[in-house]
Amino acid sequence: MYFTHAITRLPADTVASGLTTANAGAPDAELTRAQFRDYVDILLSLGLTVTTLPAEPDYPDAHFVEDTAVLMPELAVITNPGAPSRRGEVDSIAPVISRFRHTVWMGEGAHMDGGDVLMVDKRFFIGLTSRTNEAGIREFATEVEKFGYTVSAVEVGAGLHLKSIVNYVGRNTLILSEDSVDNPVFKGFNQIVLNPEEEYAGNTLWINDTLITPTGYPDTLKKLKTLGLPIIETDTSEIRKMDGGLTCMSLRF
Ligand code: CIR
Repeated sequence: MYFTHAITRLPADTVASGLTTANAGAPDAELTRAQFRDYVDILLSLGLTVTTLPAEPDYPDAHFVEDTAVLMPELAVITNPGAPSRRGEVDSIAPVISRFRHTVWMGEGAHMDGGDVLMVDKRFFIGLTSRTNEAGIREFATEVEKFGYTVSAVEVGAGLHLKSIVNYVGRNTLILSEDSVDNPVFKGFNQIVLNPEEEYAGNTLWINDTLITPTGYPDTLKKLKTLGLPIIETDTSEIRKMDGGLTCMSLRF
């Protein structure tokens, strides 16, 4: 998968009113935007064309654009986010996505956050979480199986989303939490197992064979280096306060 584009959204001044379980204090809006801008600069440095949407103060989680859609070459599925406070986010982003892809929408009662959707070639692994339900996975599967994709549901015990604990980092390798190691759904992949104290760094982003990983997780960095890919570290300390990470701040396609 080679990415040429990304869609992002500027964090709003209201960022601290979003949803969080982190218990790490309120983020500063200016610092959040500074970390966001560094992130966009990294995407640009990797050759992506980045469309940045204006902040949406009424939706303090709206810069976590990953949750609103899942894009693949053939189509985009506009999700119906699991958290009621986030459902309206899709209205302003869907028209932008439709400039690039044919879009389909999820129906009432079917819920999904893009943070639960891990795509590896023609395979989708989808977390069953407080945000993504079985109806959501079923609807998604109906749309994508037409194009030859397979869909596997993954029970997620801890963490907000599947991609809070499992990500693809190239070279047929997953980075994942200790709890996920024995999950038969991930058989056939090489595995980098996260030190439990560094689980947050499991949200490492693989773009065009470069890895973007949060600053401050030395054990994970050491393990990622064994892959031999270029690695860019970036500070996401303010983003983390709202349960956000690197994958959630963009839609890549
Ligand atoms: C939320 O709870 O929905 C946001 N505060 C964080 C969403 C993070 N999204 C992601 O990891 N894909």
